[in-house]
Amino acid sequence: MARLVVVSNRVASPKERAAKAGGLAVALREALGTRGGLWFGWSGETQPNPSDTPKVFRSGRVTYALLTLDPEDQRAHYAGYANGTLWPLCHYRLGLLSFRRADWEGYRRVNEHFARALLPLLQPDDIIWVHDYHFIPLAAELRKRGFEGRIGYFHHIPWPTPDVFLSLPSHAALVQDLSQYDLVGLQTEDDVRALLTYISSEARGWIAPGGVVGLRERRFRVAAFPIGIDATAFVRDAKASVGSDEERRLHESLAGRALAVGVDRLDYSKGLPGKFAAFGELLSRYPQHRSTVTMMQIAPVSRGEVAEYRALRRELEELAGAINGEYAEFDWVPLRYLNRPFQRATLAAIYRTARLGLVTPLRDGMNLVAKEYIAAQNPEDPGVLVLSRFAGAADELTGAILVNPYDIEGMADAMNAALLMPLDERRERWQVNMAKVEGNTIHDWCERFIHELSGAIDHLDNPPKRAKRPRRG
Ligand code: ADQ
Repeated sequence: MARLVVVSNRVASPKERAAKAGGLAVALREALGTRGGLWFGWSGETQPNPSDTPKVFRSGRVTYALLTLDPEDQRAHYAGYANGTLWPLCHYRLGLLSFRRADWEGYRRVNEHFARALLPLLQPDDIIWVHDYHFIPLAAELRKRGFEGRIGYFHHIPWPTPDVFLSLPSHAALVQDLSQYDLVGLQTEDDVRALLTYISSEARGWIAPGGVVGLRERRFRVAAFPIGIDATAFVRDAKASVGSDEERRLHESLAGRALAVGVDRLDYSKGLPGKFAAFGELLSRYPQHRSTVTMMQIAPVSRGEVAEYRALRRELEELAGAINGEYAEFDWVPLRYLNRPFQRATLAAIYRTARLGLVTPLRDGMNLVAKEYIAAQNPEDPGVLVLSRFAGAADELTGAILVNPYDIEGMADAMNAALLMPLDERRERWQVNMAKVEGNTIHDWCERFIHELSGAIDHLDNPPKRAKRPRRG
């Protein structure tokens, strides 16, 4: 079995316990452990003129290699191009997009640095799996340095439609970079369609059945790999939470009221101001829910160094204060707003208690919270998921009440319908969703990507090994 090499910006420490690490980190660690492998990423440290030699250590069958970055390059790469340019672009927020050539150059320098440092650690048969928009140029940098083996890329966030993507001054270079991978994985069929349309209409590439793409001299494949969760672990944690101290405290604090829960990183893509406004609208237009439902929004602070995120935090504090000021009673606070992370077991207890799961991003690659909420429900008395149609998860979770997150009144109506939904319908909808969550777990996703990447090179026939003119398909 070929060795697996995973590249991602953040590398989960081998000491981080499964209860704390995300499902993706646990699944990647398992995949690396089974085959033996290397996990390569940023050390979290910066230093001027950093070395090309990463810090290397082993834990079980996994080798970790962590690279230190130059502080200015790290800023240009992470806060600059990745999160100041690509993140808003891919989430359709052109008003928030900033493009600076210095950031683009810093982004590329970090990718070159990664390639220089990774190359000496590679063996020709390795399967390299690169994660996310921080590293789109990495394959190109490795190819320039002579690596011919299999490289795959998974894009965790949406891929924008061509008209949006064209707003990026570096659009052509970025897709040229993508073509250096053998397999490009996106979350949904819509994302695949968006990228393939750009390639055929703008980049003058050709598309063959199965998502095989020809762009200049390169052949690669683009396909949808919707990410899943560790469903078994969530079901187990949620069941185990019943009767726990935390669950008891939560129930006591609700005093018989229904709970509506939201769990999102504090990010402008997650549609939090609209969700707060819709809850306020629910209390305003459906007064029967006053004092009978409590909303809890868990939103750990994220990318606090970026100005837009700090502004969002202030906006939410103001909105939460306004809703509570207007509707609170001496014995009821309508909106509980928490900015801290929780252990998976605590989240599972909160999800299971909640009659409503509110997942209303303006755009989201997939949204794992939607799947976690479903997995944590009591099958006999499940809650209802209110889900944005613009989350990738909406493709699979067709048992949810789908909403348009720009329509505040429509979201309030959906919350009302969910609160009033009879048990039979709740069960039916939950079963549809749970079948999807269990049928495509994070482990299935990992295996499928690795399997398809392992075989990718055989039928792509890329030069320089066997240069040959493509047949049009
Ligand atoms: P994110 O934007 O981070 O992921 P999401 O898919 O919802 O969004 O995953 C968030 C994860 O963080 C969930 O597993 C959730 O449980 C956890 N989490 C959130 N708040 C927490 C808290 N307070 N305490 C502990 N854990 C918390 C990106 C893309 C998504 C895509 C994923 C995976 O933006 O669209 O689904 O990657 O590909």
